[in-house]
Amino acid sequence: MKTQSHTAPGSRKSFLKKALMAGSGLTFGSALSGSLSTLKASESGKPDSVRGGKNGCWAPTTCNGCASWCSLEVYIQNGRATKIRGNNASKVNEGKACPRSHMGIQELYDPDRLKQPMKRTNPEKKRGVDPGFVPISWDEAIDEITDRILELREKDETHKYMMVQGRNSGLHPIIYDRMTRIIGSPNRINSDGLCQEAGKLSHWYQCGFWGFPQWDLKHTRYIICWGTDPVSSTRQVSHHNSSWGKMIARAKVAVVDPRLSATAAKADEWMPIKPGEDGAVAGAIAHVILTRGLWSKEFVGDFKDGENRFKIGQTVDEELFDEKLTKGVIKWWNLELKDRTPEWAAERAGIPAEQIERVAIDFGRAGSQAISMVGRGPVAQPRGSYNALAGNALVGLVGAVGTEGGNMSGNPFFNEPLPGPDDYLDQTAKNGLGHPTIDQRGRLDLPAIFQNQAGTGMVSNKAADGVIDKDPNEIKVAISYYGNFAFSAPGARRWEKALGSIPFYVDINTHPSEVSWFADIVLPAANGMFEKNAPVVRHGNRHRHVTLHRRVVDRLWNVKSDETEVPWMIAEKLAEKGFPNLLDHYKTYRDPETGAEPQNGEELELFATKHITQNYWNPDRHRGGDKFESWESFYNTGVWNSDPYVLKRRWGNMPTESGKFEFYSEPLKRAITQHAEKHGLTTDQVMESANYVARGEQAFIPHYEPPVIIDEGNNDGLILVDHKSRLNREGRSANSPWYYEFKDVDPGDVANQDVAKINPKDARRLGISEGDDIVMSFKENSITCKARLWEGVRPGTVAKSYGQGHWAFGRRASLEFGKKARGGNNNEIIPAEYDRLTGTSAYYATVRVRVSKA
Ligand SMILES: Nc1nc2c(c(=O)[nH]1)N[C@H]1C(S)=C(S)[C@@H](COP(=O)(O)OP(=O)(O)OC[C@H]3O[C@@H](n4cnc5c(=O)[nH]c(N)nc54)[C@H](O)[C@@H]3O)O[C@H]1N2
Ligand SMILES: Nc1nc2c(c(=O)[nH]1)N[C@H]1C(S)=C(S)[C@@H](COP(=O)(O)OP(=O)(O)OC[C@H]3O[C@@H](n4cnc5c(=O)[nH]c(N)nc54)[C@H](O)[C@@H]3O)O[C@H]1N2
Ligand code: SF4
Ligand SMILES: [Mo]
Repeated sequence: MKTQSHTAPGSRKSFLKKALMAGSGLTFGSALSGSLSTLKASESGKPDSVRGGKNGCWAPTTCNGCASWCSLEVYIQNGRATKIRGNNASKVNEGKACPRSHMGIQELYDPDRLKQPMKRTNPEKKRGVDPGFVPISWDEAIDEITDRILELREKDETHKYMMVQGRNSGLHPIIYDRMTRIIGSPNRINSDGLCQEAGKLSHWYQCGFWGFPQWDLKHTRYIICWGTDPVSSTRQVSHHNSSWGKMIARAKVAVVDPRLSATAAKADEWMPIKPGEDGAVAGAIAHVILTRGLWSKEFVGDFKDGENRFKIGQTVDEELFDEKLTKGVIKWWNLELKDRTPEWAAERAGIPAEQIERVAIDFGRAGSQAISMVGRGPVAQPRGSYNALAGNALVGLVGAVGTEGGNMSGNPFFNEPLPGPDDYLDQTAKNGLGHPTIDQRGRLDLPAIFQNQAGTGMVSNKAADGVIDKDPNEIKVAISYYGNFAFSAPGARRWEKALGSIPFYVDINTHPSEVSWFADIVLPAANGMFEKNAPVVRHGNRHRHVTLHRRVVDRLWNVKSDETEVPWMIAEKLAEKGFPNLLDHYKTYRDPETGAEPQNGEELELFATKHITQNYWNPDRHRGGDKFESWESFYNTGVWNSDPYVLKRRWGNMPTESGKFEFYSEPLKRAITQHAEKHGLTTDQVMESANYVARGEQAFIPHYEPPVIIDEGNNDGLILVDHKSRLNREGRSANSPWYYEFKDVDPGDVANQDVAKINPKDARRLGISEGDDIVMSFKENSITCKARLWEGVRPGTVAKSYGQGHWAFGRRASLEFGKKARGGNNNEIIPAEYDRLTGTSAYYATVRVRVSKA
């Protein structure tokens, strides 16, 4: 059944122009300051309309619970969300929703949400010290923010402005890119560097796309999961949940993970690898595939005379091999693989050679129907780029590139870009944009490669050091939104220090968060899933979908959309004060249907959404996939689907330099060489400074890099194996009651607790028993939690789910709001380390922590 009674805003007949909720009868008292109550307004204020009616209706929208961006439906009664399910119209998640999607409603109606703008009265910015927030009006808040921005502009100091973005929607360029550039700052910092850029690097240099692949689960015969738990995490959890059961009845699954994940528990092979040794195992698998003659002759080619010369320890003459759709297989063999036997790998990885051999043979036999799914485990590590290249290279070796049952890039899509800012950049802005960025990208030890260019990648986590050290310059004004780096970034305490040192800092957030604690002004954001319009793009299941976040409920509080309404207000106020460029720019985002200029932030949001998606809903501009009659019909369906992936569409025309799948990469060589030349050094010296062992040509092929795990010289310590919970909506579900109640959905975990899973052998040695309170520490930082003795972790490691340990995120997430954390945040004991080639933060195989009874 599909009921659609939600009218499309902006359709000619139903243009919504509602008065925004005014004022809100606050009950703040200074006496309450210091407690959580200071961060919330009263629940007064009337709904701006009553929608859904008493009997209700299903309305499509898009989940913002994780980076899967599933297309969902919400049941709305009297303007309130009451239930969630998948949207059948999506060909990516096919009407399915994962378990944590339901917590979206708890997030939406969380009584601890920010309900109105607030201003700090206590200048001392420190954990545990009450900020003394008091309510202010939106106008007062925007007035102060624009004063600070204009001050920078007057002094030609716009490079001292910083924008920090966590999560986002397709409308993010409005605040993140256009606003920052028109103000005149190079400092656009987002969360990419906290995520998985090293994985993208492997797809770029080998297959020619900077992004995430998709996998054809419905036809595959073998999957190796490298440090990913696809039924709990990754980017298509709803689709994986619904397809995995049928898939494992037909295909085999091997999971490489030091921890028995939910996926490993149902897999054919669990390979509890020593953290950081993924490159060794991937190399050995490639070695076996070649020595046993299991590579794809169709894709890779063959020896001219048909005789397999891949023999242990023996180099091969390139002339003897007729390589087809790949580049560099013989170089790769000669430089790296010839000695990478399963026995060699077994010694390092601590898993049996026979198992490595068996997995390699089964994977090789599955051929073009084999998947090598490389998750964050092996790549978000120091030296992770080379693990990523090694894991993804297997896809090329068996020719499972864009094949049925194989690995593929995302389908083409046709978003219409928003107008560019160039005409609105004045000389002040241009001066500001010429400065280096605060994240120190491009320094000798931080090549930070993005696509073919060194020095252009996002080193998100380094920005904290840049701010603290005022290097390359001071940051005087900062705005952040939809992110919580003082919780989500390794070395989290540095962010407390950094944010606390910025003279004027604004956070736009749905919740009081660890970052908002340090803000001078806190702006309450509309909830991304239920209270704003915006498009998002994702792919999976051989399709791409462009799915809409929609305003489907009545806003209960005085909140605004982070990416549109807030920057619009800033633009208007800047114009009032004599700097009209931003507003003039935003006015170019016209309604593609009527040509009307936006008159307010709500219209900016709507017109931008219509603009970006016009090639889907305007039948005259249709370029493929679902075809709609009108904006209204698209809005009411909530999602556009691409045509199915055309199998083997990139065979022979891979968008790499050679048009082939590249084991050996000239563009990578050029990027590293360019970085070396900039610093007047050799590529070997760059490798050394950036902490890699590769020298010479090895740097341009997938190869083994030993892990670099930091310790304090304490061999007693355990290597931390961080992992996401099935119920993590990244770092932001910790104030939902269900997060705790159902925590035992993660193998080894316990409901209502935060546990560290320790192998009984280690526990005995450390004198720790089941249920003990324990301390985990690294250098001066420590966290506390409970011990769980469990054989699902490799001896020598300790596995702990990320997500708890909030000290300022609401009444349930913290034991004492603002002061005392509930459970422990792993990011406080993971030091800030990097895969330096890309600037990706390291989480795994990064630190050996001390574990002891509390
Ligand atoms: N230890 C460890 N750390 C990790 C990870 C891990 O696996 N382990 N994962 C990493 C990864 S992959 C990523 S991508 C990053 C993500 O890190 P972040 O981008 O920082 O994401 P969150 O921690 O979820 O913080 C989101 C913030 O936005 C607020 N919020 C929620 N909804 C909205 C909204 O609609 N609008 C606005 N304006 N605000 C909203 C929340 O209250 C919260 O403060 O975390 C990284 N951190
Ligand atoms: N449940 C849930 N799903 C999510 C999100 C969420 O917050 N919660 N966030 C989304 C986001 S932003 C992202 S980026 C994706 C990320 O999804 P994935 O790429 O799947 O990565 P993670 O979930 O971070 O999982 C890291 C895994 O690596 C394992 N690991 C640790 N050390 C090692 C090692 O040395 N080697 C190997 N092989 N494995 C190791 C951990 O046990 C864990 O299983 O998930 C998305 N989906
Ligand atoms: S997988 Fe992520 S985006 Fe999809 S329903 Fe679950 S939480 Fe939402
Ligand atoms: Mo991520």
